[in-house]
Amino acid sequence: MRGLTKTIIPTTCVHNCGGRCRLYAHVEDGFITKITSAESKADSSGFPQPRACLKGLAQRNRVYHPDRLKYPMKRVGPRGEGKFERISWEEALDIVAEQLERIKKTYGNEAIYLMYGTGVYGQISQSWITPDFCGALPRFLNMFGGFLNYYNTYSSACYSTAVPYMFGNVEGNSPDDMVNSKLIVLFADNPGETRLGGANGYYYLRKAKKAGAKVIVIAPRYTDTAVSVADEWIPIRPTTDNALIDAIAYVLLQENLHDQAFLDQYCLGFDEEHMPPGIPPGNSYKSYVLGLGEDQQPKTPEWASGITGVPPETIVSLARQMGTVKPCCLLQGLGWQRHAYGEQPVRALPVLAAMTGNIGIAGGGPGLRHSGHSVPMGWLPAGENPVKAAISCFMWPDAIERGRELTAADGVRGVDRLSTDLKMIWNYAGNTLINQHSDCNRTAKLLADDTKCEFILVHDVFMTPSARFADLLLPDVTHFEREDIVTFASGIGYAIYHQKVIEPMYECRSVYEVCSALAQRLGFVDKYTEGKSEQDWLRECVKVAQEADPNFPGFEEFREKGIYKVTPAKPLIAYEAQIKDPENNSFNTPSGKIEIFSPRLWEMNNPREIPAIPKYIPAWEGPEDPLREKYPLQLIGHHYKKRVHSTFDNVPLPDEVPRQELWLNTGDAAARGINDGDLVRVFNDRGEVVLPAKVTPRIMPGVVSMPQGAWWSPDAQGIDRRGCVNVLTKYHPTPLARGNPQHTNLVEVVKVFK
Ligand SMILES: Nc1nc2c(c(=O)[nH]1)N[C@H]1C(S)=C(S)[C@@H](COP(=O)(O)OP(=O)(O)OC[C@H]3O[C@@H](n4cnc5c(=O)[nH]c(N)nc54)[C@H](O)[C@@H]3O)O[C@H]1N2
Ligand SMILES: Nc1nc2c(c(=O)[nH]1)N[C@H]1C(S)=C(S)[C@@H](COP(=O)(O)OP(=O)(O)OC[C@H]3O[C@@H](n4cnc5c(=O)[nH]c(N)nc54)[C@H](O)[C@@H]3O)O[C@H]1N2
Ligand code: SF4
Ligand SMILES: [Mo]
Repeated sequence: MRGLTKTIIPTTCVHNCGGRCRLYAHVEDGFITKITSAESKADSSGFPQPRACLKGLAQRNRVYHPDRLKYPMKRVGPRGEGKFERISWEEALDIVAEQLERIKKTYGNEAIYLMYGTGVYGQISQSWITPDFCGALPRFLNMFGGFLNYYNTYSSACYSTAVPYMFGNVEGNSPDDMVNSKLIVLFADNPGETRLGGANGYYYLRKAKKAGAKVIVIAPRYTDTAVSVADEWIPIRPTTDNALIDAIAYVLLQENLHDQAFLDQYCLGFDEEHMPPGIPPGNSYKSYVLGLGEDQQPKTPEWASGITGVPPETIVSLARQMGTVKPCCLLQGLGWQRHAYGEQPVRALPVLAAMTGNIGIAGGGPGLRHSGHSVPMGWLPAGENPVKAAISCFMWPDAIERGRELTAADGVRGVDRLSTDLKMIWNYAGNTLINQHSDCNRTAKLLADDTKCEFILVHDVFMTPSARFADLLLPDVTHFEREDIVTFASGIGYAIYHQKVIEPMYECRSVYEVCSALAQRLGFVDKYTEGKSEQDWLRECVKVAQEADPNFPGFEEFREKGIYKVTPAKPLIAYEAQIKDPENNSFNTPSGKIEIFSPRLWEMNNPREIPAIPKYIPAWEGPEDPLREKYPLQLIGHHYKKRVHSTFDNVPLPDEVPRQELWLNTGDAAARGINDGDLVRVFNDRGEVVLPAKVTPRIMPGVVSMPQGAWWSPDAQGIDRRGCVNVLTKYHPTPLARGNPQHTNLVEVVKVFK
């Protein structure tokens, strides 16, 4: 009977969109009837509203989706075919325990891999980028003897790897500092779509715009950010930003708009007068830009224009604005580093920030991404992983195919070489097992061979493309069916407690329950649980927060209220101490300076792919690759407001949410006889996808974009029918970071005649 108990329970949304919104679950007799979002009034403290997007408001459709995984299942047909049989939890847990013991005994713990998966945030349930792999699952695996670690993320491999060579670490001004900027230039950054939640950097970008800042967006697409806040959109061919930046530097030098005093004092390797000892002449950044280095090519606007597609006069105007308007905030997104040589532009933009003297000042910044305010919070402690070996998270297929061959030269860390091939994958809340990883057809073939990776466990809420490759499938609860705390939000400090809103549905079990039951079977349950419930662990997490912040409320109050916001302090200014007081503060690099020229990269002795200064390197499958004769269009796959990666792809959303379609320029479409809405084939040597075309001037000629994250859905011929970009992307780790170049691809597009 309805209407007996009615409550409104504060909760949140736990996926990997960079937001962390406030939701309210309206519950009647144990059933969610409605989801609403944050208070509508402005917060008197000036704290932005953590207001949800349409996906968050549609969470009900995810929780009550008829396709929820409802009980454990084991594979019955060949791996990947997708045939499963229902089994009991007892049998499922026996199988996992047995396989764990077998693999440990036969190959050692290094053969067990905890797959990168970002579907869930939370101090208990999250299993990725937590400090030292904290959380319930790493804790369990550590107590079992450990697992093969990974470093890097699919998000920021090139950025996080390359930037520290220059600055010693990675810092940016906080987003609330943008209101102090006069000019904001965003490279490959689209916060209007990738920072959708109310409490986000985008809020401050709009505030800055209101306060009078000029905003310029540089991207191949006229993004939602460009539409909503930009004064100017500069389209650019993907993979070529470094050439644009080189030419801006050229103009700054020619017109004497650069801050020589700043460069002299704080930087290494800008000019020949400030090079480390022992480096032959002609290797400074200035020599490269002026054409006095090895290539003898001055990086003129005309030169850059031929590569980037940006007109020379636009480059000159951009340089003059950057050189004269101060403070100027140069910001980078992550889109331009998910490319073949993604390590280059991430270091090139900070050179412009240094040349214009914008580092260490309010309204400026080092040309990186925002850093932010945060809430220190405890985690479910995981202890130490006895296995020291680590691979780049993008390179797990190599660890399956030829693990024992992999050495430090392949980016292996912690040991000289791997002692075993990878034999077991535990895939929790992740779709990188196939959908989000490059080259689905290649990955599918590799995974289908169960003599290679011998056991795949998937713990998810749906039968995703990755789940189809499981040997054993476990049904997870959604976060509405358990308690946890989340803190991550891009740059804005708050913590959210989400209570259990409804009882676990079907036979679903949380990761803590699963690990506890397995620890029971394997004989270390007391050590694992310490007799504590999930809520007991959360109490301990809150204690850590209270120790770090005297204003943090008591556990009950926090749990009841559901949110704690850091009072907006003054904005963080990256590297302020190093700039204001260089005598007492140096950069954390070997020279103590900003290393525009990195001696450590020089020593790697691979100047073509890993230059010591950031350089334009023509990309394979870039605009200069001869393969363009066969596949003339550059394909990227932007992060899309319709989904969080692949999460929500199967969830019914309001009509306002755009559909999956290929962005194709009007001219390219006309040349191919394609009209808006036509079905098109997008293909290269790696595969083929059929989906509708969005014919639009919002993407530059020669470039197409297939929003990333659609579920890989091959038909009997292997043609994907849903628009999964990773059918077309290449498995080719980047040279330094060994990151994922998933935006670097060439394809052809033709109309489908029915
Ligand atoms: N071509 C291309 N590929 C890319 C990218 C790109 O730009 N282009 N971007 C890359 C980036 S930056 C990232 S971070 C990765 C992200 O890739 P993933 O980390 O795989 O993220 P999602 O696709 O959101 O998948 C998360 C999984 O979690 C599941 N999930 C959601 N909620 C729950 C829950 O409560 N419990 C459990 N057990 N599971 C849940 C979802 O069903 C889904 O299967 O993709 C990368 N792949
Ligand atoms: N709605 C939504 N929000 C998300 C996510 C999501 O899936 N959905 N994913 C989240 C995650 S995990 C991450 S890592 C971030 C990702 O955030 P980003 O990596 O910044 O997102 P992308 O869409 O890959 O790239 C941003 C823009 O870069 C442009 N671009 C691509 N290649 C180039 C290039 O070579 N040069 C230039 N100048 N521009 C280029 C594209 O126009 C694209 O719109 O977003 C987060 N936010
Ligand atoms: S998907 Fe992101 S922006 Fe949308 S409600 Fe969830 S956390 Fe907020
Ligand atoms: Mo990401």
